[in-house]
Amino acid sequence: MKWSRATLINFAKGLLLLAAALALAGCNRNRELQHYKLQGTVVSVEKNVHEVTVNHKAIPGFMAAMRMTYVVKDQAALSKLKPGDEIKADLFVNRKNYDTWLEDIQVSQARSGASSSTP
Ligand SMILES: [Cu+2]
Repeated sequence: MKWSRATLINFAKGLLLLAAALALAGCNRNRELQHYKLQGTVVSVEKNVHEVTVNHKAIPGFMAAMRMTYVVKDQAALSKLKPGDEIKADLFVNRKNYDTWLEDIQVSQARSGASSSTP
């Protein structure tokens, strides 16, 4: 089978379009980073390993409510947290290596004092 000149040119054009599409996909790094809103209660803070364990509410489209440990890269933010704190945070997930971490942690309701022991 002998390919006509027109066929070869169309084939080459197709390859160029494909290469351009792949280049665009490679440039868009944000697609690897998923962002969710997390809400939950601090269970424990592991400062030495930069982690916090949270009883978090369901995260629509990502996971059910559960107890889970997350990395907090901001050490200053981490050291402010105490068990019992109600927090809201940004949860980031790198879809390439499944790295997850919390950012911009807001304490919406600090742990109630020992005086109010009634549930
Ligand atoms: Cu979880």
